[in-house]
Amino acid sequence: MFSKVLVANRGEIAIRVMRTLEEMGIGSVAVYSEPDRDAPHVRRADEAYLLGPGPAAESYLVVEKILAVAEESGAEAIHPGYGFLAENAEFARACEKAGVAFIGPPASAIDAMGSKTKARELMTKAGVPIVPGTTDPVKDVAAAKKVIDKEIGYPIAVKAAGGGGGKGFRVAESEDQLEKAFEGAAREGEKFFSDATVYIERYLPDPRHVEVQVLADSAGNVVHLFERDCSVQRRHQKLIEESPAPAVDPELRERIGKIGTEAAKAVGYRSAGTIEGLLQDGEYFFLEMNTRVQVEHCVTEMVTGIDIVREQIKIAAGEELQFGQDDIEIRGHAIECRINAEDASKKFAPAPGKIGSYREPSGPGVRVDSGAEEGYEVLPLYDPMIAKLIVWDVDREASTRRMIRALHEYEIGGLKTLIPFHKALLETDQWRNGETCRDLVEDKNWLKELAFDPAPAPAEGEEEEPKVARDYAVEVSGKRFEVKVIGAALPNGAAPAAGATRKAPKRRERGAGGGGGAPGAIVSPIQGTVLKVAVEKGATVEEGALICVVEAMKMENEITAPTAGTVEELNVSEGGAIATGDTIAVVK
Ligand code: MV4
Repeated sequence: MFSKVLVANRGEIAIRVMRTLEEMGIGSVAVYSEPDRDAPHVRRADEAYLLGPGPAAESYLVVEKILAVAEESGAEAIHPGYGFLAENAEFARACEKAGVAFIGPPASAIDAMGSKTKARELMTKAGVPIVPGTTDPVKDVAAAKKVIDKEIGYPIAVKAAGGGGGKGFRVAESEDQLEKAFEGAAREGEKFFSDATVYIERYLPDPRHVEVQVLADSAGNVVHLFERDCSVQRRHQKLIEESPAPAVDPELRERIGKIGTEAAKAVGYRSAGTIEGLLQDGEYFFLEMNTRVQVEHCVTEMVTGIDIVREQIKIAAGEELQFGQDDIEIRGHAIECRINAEDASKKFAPAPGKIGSYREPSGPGVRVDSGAEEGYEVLPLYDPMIAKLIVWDVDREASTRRMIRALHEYEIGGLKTLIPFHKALLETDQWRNGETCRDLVEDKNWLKELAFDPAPAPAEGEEEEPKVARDYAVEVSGKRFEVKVIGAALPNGAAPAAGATRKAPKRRERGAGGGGGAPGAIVSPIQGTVLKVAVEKGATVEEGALICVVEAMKMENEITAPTAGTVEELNVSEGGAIATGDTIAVVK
């Protein structure tokens, strides 16, 4: 077994992995970016190393820097978590080359599943049912027309071959929408994956998203850990996940479990992976395979009692699975709610900022996987998911009640989160009946009811009493150490300038229309690129009208008018960069 493992990630998943490492008696190495210096995942590790500036492209995504830390720290393996480098075959190869174990699948399996057309072809050959459509790339609109008329029929979905998770996904209900859908999918594929290749599937009207968790070791043992239902999602971002899936009976469970293990065998898989699929009228279709540990792996851990991260680590160290398919049982029901710093009433706009008071729920059947704490700043640079709340109980109904109870206990002050959204959704008939809730997550009026009360202004002078003993983090040649400095407080009584107690510069209120800056100013809550500007200077707009679309962290964020009025100032143009706090427009 390894004695030290580097965790190439941040936030809740980094901490999640470190917890298992500690239980296994393995040392943990954190890496961090400059703004993450005091982040919980850094303090949770046995040792930590600075990677570089905040943008992931200069820190968490730099393969050479991460491998250099592995070498310096003596880590024998790297766990990539999810996101960042987790599904980067080149990174997996670079680890191998550097003599460091990659805690994940072989690079060849990442490659095979990374191309969705290749994956569809492989799965067909292995006898795994795929959504009807093409397995070859479709080169242009004319070719698309032909294959749709001959084999598929409308409605259809055009999907980017390099895509996944809904990126580069467009629907055409009829031929007149085909060109727009084709070009949209190709453009997004090019933008996000440098690959404009697309393929075509039959568009299923109201499927459920059901995925199968698999584990495979290097001895050829492959098992599945049953399924998860992730149908509650918005713009392909999952919001709530559960296991078992409400629409799956024991017979179907066995059938899709087998599909999962067959799919894994077909690519010579090793480690934990997920077969994503669509379930429509009792028919199950392979969609794609995620070659990483997923955000929602926890619900499976709760119903099977298996620590998926521990199994990943053991498999990477060459150990064989200690249980077979018949040893794995599903017990009770687990639900996970993603706690994102987002405002559901404002089209799920990112709501970064500093967390004030923070209290996690606890008690029977409650698990919180969090990367946040009191005083933690949710940065617009990274994913807005700050924590996951997972509950277990004997069945779906009890589990729902437990989740609502835990959501009421969860106290996150100072910024907007999805907690009110989850509380409201879990109380609906749609959820109770096990529906996909697609109507609700798109229902503007329903979401508007979740609007937050205007936040009270934070009290001034909320500074800690000066202390004479202080803990500091220092970096020596890029390696992080924690030191305690004991000395006199400064003459004015202020504490020495430690990160945690430094008085923050006065920050403008964040969030569109949050009242920051000049009256009527719409201030950008995020940093990113302006994809689209929907208004002109001098235009009259209604409340909630689209002003512009800002892309940040591969997500498109709609900036809307907080009030009706005239666009008196407009400071953005398509393709331009925008920083947090910039004034986008003034609407009066
Ligand atoms: C589909 C689909 C209908 N037909 N593909 C792909 C990524 C995932 N985030 C959702 N995806 C879908 N792919 C075909 N051929 C519908 C969806 C879909 C969806 C599926 C299940 C539950 C909720 C959904 C919400 C939006 C889109």
